[in-house]
Amino acid sequence: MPLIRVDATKGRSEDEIRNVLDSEAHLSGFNEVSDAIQFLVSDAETFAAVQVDTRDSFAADVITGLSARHKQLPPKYFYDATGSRLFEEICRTDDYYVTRSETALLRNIAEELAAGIPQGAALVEFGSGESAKTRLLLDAAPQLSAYVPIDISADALDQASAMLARDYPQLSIAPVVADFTGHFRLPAAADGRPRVGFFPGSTIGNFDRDGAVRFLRSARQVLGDQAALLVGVDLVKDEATLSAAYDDSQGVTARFNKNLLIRINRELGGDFDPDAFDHLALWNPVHSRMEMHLVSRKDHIVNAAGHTFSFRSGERLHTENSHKFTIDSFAQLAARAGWSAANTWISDEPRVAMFRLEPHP
Ligand code: AVJ
Repeated sequence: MPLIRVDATKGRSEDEIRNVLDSEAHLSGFNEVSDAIQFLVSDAETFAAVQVDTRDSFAADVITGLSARHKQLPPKYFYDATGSRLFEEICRTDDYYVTRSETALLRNIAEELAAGIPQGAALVEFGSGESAKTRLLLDAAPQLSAYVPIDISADALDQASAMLARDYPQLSIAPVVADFTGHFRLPAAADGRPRVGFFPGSTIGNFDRDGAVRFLRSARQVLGDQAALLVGVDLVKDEATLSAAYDDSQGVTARFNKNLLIRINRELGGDFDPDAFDHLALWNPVHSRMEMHLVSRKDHIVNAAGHTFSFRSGERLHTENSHKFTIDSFAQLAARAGWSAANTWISDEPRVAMFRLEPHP
């Protein structure tokens, strides 16, 4: 199991930071952190982030996923440096409406959202990426005193944090390199502050229903009882719009999907030929979700992570689900996790929604 730690590091030397991380790791029941630690953000005056090697779980997930009868891989592995860059490129295509619709919506409702953020609060963002949408909130809510971006991509987090530190000098920024689907603790910067969670981008759609409920429950725990959670979800719409969004005419999504194979080659000594697979995006009406697959173009054998996997011609490797909701279906899901929908905003077409969730009274 990967362990990822971060701490507020104002005025501490690199050695001191390392000591704090070591002892926190031991307190959490882990033995080894030292070798894999990487200092990501050099501005140690303000913050530092560390990452413990996640290769072991990547290898394990690849072996399990490619050995299954229905081959599959978790979408979180899309986001290496190249994958994060490709995702940002997807967001700029005409076909991928999710980011465009949500950004326009956030621009319209930023003041309203900000009005619900308490004085001195910490904004905790799950899967922050390049933090572009966050700026709309930060600009509208100067009463925020801390920002905790959580992301699995160290590179993306590193860049975004450095730029935010420059542009919002009064804000304490405490990045956490973590898989937010797993267990992690908030850094000291969030201690004793009211917390507002921010989970835009319809990333919650990547979970299956039970996974989404588990995530929302754990977010409720991490954020505490006085919290609010702002969640962006994509809404069910016509199939043509959905299909184009996940198979854009410039082929960026296809490259994003195949980059997973390139990452396996690089990090796990694989010999995938990305050209031996076709990108496939399809609408699954039963589960109300878009699916991405990589379809083998021929019978062939691939080596990766010290194992051999055979693909039949036409066999699919399932790489992502993106669930689409109605206002009601999402409110019901949130209710199962102890949240109630205090407010809902809907964008112009193609429509996405922003929810303000509050703990059940
Ligand atoms: C970042 C998970 C919200 O599911 O729409 C974009 C990722 N996949 N194009 C999504 C993605 C294909 C995206 N999320």
